[in-house]
Amino acid sequence: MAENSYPFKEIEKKWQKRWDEKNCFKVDNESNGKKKFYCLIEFPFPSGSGLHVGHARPYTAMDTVARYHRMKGENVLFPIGLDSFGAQAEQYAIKTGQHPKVTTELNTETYVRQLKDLGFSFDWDRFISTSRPEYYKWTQWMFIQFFKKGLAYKSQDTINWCPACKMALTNEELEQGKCERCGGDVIQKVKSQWTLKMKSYSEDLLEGLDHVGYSENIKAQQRNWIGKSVGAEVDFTLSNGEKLKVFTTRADTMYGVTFMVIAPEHNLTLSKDISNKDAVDAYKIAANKKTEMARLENKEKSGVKLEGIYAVNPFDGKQIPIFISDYVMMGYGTGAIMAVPAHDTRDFEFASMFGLDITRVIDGGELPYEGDGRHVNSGFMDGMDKDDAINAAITKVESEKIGKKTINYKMKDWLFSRQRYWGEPVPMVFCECCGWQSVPDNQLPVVLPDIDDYLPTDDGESPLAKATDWVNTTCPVCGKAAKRETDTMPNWAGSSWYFLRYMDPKNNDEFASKDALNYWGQVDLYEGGQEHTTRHLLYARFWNQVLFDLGLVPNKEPFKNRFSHGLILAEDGSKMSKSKNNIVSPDDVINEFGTDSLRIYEMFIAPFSEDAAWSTSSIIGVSRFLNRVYKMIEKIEDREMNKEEKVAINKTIKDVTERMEATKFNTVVSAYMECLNAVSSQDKVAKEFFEKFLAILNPYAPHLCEELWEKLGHNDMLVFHQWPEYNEKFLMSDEINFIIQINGKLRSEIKIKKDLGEDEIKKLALADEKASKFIVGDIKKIIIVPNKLINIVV
Ligand code: ANZ
Ligand code: ZN
Repeated sequence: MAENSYPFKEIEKKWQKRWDEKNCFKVDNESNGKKKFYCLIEFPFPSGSGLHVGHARPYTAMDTVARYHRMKGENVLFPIGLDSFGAQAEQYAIKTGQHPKVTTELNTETYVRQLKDLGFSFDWDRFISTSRPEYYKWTQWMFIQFFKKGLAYKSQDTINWCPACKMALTNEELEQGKCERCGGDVIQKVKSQWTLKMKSYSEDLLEGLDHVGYSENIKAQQRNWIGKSVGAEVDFTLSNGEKLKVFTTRADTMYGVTFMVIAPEHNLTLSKDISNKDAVDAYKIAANKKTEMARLENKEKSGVKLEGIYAVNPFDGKQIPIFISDYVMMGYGTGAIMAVPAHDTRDFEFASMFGLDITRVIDGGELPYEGDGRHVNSGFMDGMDKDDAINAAITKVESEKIGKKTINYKMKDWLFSRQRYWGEPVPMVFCECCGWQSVPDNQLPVVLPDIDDYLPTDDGESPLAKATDWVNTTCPVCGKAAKRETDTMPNWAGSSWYFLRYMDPKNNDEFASKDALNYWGQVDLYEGGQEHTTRHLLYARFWNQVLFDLGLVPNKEPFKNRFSHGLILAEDGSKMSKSKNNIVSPDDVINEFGTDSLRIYEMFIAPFSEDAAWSTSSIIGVSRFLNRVYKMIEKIEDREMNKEEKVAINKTIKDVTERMEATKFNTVVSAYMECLNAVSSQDKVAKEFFEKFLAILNPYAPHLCEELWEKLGHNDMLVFHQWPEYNEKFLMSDEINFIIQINGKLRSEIKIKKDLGEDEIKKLALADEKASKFIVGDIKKIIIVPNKLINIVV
């Protein structure tokens, strides 16, 4: 324990117990005249190592927000739970050789204890855990609603497969082409998987961003991920009479097309008119080994020319060669492109490598030129700028019926199958006669069978396939023998709707009642990791939009506002990680400095959205500050506030209020410190000043503040105390701080009464003892900058 510190251990335990006993943070689904406020923090997945100080940062921030809004008299929903299904929980179980069911329960205990030690004001009655049947019953039920609406289908897809983790990975789960979890190589594998039609919500997901208050950078990342491109599909006639359809955003560059490229997976590669089949097939096999990421990065262009076949440019009738190359993706547009090497870098590299023609069609800089300019060598488009030329080209394409205007999205459908044990069973049954059928409502949840052999298999089949008693069932339609789906849902399933369950977590008849959904409506403020901006946040928005379209929730957008935190790094600035053994546990910090010091330090460490390195010496400073607050009770005097106290407290209330609204948590802490400094030279402090100070400090150091509040003789708790208001009248002191400079050098500082005339200010400055020592020789002039400084030139 830090030397001479106040008895934080005793105090913190005492107040945590009391909040618990009095059920202080329990919230009802009705307002009693209060305004509702729903603040949400991303729930953690329970890994084996427990929480680290990085988690404590966003949780503390949202706890201060919740406590602040409660004090403002609002009905605050601030829930917590665990995202307990998924790869993390499962990997931990595999590593420790224990069943995931067992480790998850153990880890849950640790998380709950740690969250309580941090003094967070969660409504524990609403605690949820996504791996509990009473929760995932509704995840399964919702999946079935998706299926019935035609939004869930079985796709036969090439997927990224990590042989080490034995797991299918989405592109988002790759890091530079390697598995984000184990860093190992990823191969391509064909699998039949459940997929959600997320792509069909591209436009809705884009449009919705116009109606939410997320930060611009979060919106930009989401737009980017959805990747909308407006362009045209154009048919090129081939030498064998067939058509090759391309997608282009630059129909205006048609006269610059000197070759075509198709993806290795494109159907045209099967054409009998190709005379070099062997070379083409060899290239296809090589390309199949690469991940999409590796292909997108595409450091070196490669490809094979299709012999025996060519295309005709529909604008100028020229014959042009066709290549296959892996820089064109089958999953985007039509899987074929018209190459314009003069104005597209990838095409330029390819053309240079294969010695192909390069025709400039836009006036401007050195080739490849991707900038703007007037069109040249472009027939009817000569002289036009980009937009006019695109419009003119598309008009021609449409009127000649060789293509049409098209919109493409980069975002893909959501791969919704995992061949893993620890997840929600996909509630589907396959019948030879009736095909895929959903499990009837009255048979939900489909409980994850309790099997010992839960390890992932080498062949990529789900371990559930081994639970034959469970797999064999009957068809819900015809009653004949049928088999259950053995894939489970992905990590992101349970978190896609958990914010709805918090509204009515114990409901067994519905995922949440209409009343609860209507009452809480949107999440007012949602805080979470930057790494979830494109995955979780898009999945959850998509899921909610589908529920909205099904008439199941009242708002199309689930989150009104969203912001993100920076990471806490180790003292040396590196990432905290188990392998580096540099993780700081909140348990240790709480033991040494107390929860309130930890909380304030977490908020003070840096602007909330920025990364920050942990520093034990800085937390000592924070703990000293709280000690000073604790000691102040000895100075309390029951009298009216003096001028200084009035100014300091009114200014601090104003600053803290404004900074809380703006989620500028670190500057809130500096406001507290300044406030305390303003009265630190006084022997005695007015009780009213201290009471107000405790009230506004309460969201950050709730244990200490409650204790001192009680010591001041109050019977109520600060939890429910009203947030103090400030009075504008006292914001300005009637004294102003002036800096005194001699020949431009800072020499002293003095307080001068407001509204004094220049002569009097000069007199006071010259009379200042500290400054006068530096006045040697004659005074040439005195310059006064109003309310700021006095410069004496000698
Ligand atoms: C001709 C052209 C000329 C193009 C030019 C670009 C610049 P975004 O904006 O990302 O949608 N493309 C189309 N389908 C592709 C695929 N499956 N794989 C790889 N590239 C593909 O990009 C659209 C452009 O990317 C399209 O417009 C096409 O090249 C290429 F000066 O057509 B463009
Ligand atoms: Zn059947």
